[in-house]
Amino acid sequence: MAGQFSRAFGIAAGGALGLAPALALAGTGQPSPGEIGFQGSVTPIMDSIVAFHNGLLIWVVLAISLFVLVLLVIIIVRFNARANPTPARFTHNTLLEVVWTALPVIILIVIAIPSFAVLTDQMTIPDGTRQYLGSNIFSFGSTAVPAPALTVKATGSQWYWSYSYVDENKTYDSNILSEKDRLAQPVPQPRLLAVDNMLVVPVDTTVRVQVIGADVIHSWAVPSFGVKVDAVPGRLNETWFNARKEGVYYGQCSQLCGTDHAFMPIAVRVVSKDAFDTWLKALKAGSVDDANKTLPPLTAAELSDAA
Ligand SMILES: [Cu+2]
Repeated sequence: MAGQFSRAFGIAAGGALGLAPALALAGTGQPSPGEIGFQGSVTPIMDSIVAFHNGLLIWVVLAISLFVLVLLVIIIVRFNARANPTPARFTHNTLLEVVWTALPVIILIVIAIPSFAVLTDQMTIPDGTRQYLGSNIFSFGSTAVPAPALTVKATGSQWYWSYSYVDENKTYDSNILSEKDRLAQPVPQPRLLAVDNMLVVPVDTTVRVQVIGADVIHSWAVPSFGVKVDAVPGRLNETWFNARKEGVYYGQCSQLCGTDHAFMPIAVRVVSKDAFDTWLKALKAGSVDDANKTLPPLTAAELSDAA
């Protein structure tokens, strides 16, 4: 309970309560039971999103909620029919109206500045020289990110994903596993997230992701990467991620796309650079099945990865 409370109110609150060292922030790469906070971060963009939420948004939300609560209590106590039998009849107060118009505008501007900075980071493919915000959203960018070394294309179809390794000219489909197949695995992947062929990428490498829809609009989203991009037919969207930790990271199609919208999960397996090179060579020479055989079997640690 303490862990969930702390997650909800962010690292800052957790630290203040002295709970931070005892916390195992489970749920990196996948949701965990009872979790109401973010999944753990493994990329500079998700670092920014977490810092933005924990460092600013949650406090703005808290302050506004408490302020409204106080106003409600004052009104209930002081202006009920018994305490205030003859109500005042005025309807305007110019100063008050200016304040309650201007104050929300100022709050929105304060939120918008770091928000647009994070958005710009998300939308700008690294070139090796541009600095990114990372977890320090109030800086002018101090996190170095290398230029992309790999380009993959995710195509959303009703109802599965296809992944293309653009430079190798290789494409394969990624389908949800049936419950029977999932449970037959030596170490079962999480329910409703299990796929047959994961997207495989190397660790500590910037990956350019192109996203497109083949039929209707889908959305390619991986919470631990801080990535969510619409897959729009006829339009190639682009984003990037650089994962610093090996493991399996799950996401789901995040745009209502038809009856099986909930059954086209996304699974990204981040492996060592050597393992990836071997995998990619096998993919190039043969099929995705051949390539997947070069990878070590999924372990329980990889699948229940906690940061
Ligand atoms: Cu979809």
